[in-house]
Amino acid sequence: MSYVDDVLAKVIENNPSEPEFHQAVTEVLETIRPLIEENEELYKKEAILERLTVPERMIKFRVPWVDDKGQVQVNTGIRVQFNSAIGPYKGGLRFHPSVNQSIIKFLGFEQIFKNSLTGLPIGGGKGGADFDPKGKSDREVMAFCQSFMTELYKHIGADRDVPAGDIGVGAREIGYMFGQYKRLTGNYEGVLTGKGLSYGGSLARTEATGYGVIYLSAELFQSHGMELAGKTVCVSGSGNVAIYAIEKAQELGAKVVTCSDSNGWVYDPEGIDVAALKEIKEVQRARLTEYKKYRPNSEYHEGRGVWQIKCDLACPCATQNEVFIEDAKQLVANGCTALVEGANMPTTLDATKYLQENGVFFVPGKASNAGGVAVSALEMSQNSERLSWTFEDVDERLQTIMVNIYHNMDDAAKRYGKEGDYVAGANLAGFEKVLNAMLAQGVC
Ligand code: NDP
Ligand code: 2IT
Repeated sequence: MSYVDDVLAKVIENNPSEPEFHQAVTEVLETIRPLIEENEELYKKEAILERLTVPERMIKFRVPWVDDKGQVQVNTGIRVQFNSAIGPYKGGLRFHPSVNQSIIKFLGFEQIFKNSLTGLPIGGGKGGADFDPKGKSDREVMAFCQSFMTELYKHIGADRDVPAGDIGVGAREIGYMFGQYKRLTGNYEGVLTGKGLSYGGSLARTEATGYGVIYLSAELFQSHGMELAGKTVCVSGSGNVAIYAIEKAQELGAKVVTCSDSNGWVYDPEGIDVAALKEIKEVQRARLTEYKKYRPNSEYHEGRGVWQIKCDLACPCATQNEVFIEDAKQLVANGCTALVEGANMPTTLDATKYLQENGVFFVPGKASNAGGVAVSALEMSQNSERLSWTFEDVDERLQTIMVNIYHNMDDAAKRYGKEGDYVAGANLAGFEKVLNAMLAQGVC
């Protein structure tokens, strides 16, 4: 058995009932194989892959809080500190009822390579809780966030581990957690990113992930002699990533015709009205059923169906495993040019393979959604120097980072004889830097 196969088998055996974690590790290890095989003896002796796939640390804790009826509720919080070879742990917190160890480990593992791809000094981490913010009052959300931080604060810090948002965690939640951290430690420091602008947040962080997805998509199209302007785009999701991907795509002259939430999806053939979407999702925190009130000519459908609509660019921006093999077949049949992931691992492994084998450019989330964490790292820099940069400055740096990610991923794929395989390119380019740092730091 090769070293890669051996470690892959061990990961599956040692982490039972963690299908998302298996999926993420399989994709990475399979594609970094050519790099490992260049010096298999050394990497095996150094147990590089075992160290890469076992988190440095994982913290699991009880989060008790009191709801509006006076009832005590208990949730489970997790923080996985996966790899600190190139910088302090960095990665979001997800609050969603589906959160479990497998999901947080897959996200933390992906974050190692994503953060490396940004070119900035940040290691990989992720966390969250099985708490559902939907339908909760602001007071309940605050009570939960304060209790969550009352345990988490022991393990994080501006030079140690810097959490941020993800599904279910936006500016409101970050604010409550920052307040509690400050109260517990007495330190006013850049311990979280995605903060409000009045207390250390960075301009353009809210927009960064979605904008970054589109900056990378534009570079992909341009590098293949095409223009994003005039193209039709299908987006799924209607949260932070989806909203700003839609906004930037339309700003660059493309037309986005879909979005979705966990209940249903919208088809708006004239192009999604971003102002209406922001009002519904960011202000009212309501469901997409409301969208028709703003746009009578649009359609609302229950269930899933975004990928049936003909498009040139598909951007899944909701959650993991939301593009299946049947969707991939439909996208190919409809003549789709590219699928650029906004969410983390939204495409299943067989759907990815089908798209790649049928000539669709496929960009994995760890490359295309890295703009969020990249601007988080820029927020850390601003906090360290106690200065705030302008929107234009941050946005320009974001564009440069996304263009560089595209070319680094493209070059790495070519260097290893896998031209056009951006999954391999992203994993190889991300891993190279982490590998060098791990080797240099000895057994740790
Ligand atoms: P939000 O909570 O702002 O929005 C999530 C969106 O996805 C909502 O529309 C939500 O619908 C939908 N969704 C979530 N879970 C499911 C599900 N199980 N089934 C169907 N729809 C679902 O999260 P973000 O926009 O921040 O995150 C979206 C994706 O992007 C995630 O994969 C996240 O990990 C990734 N990401 C986020 C970054 C960031 O900076 N925020 C950075 C990089 C990646 P509903 O409201 O009905 O639940
Ligand atoms: O998946 C991700 O990269 C994020 N949720 C953002 C992480 C961050 O630290 O900004």
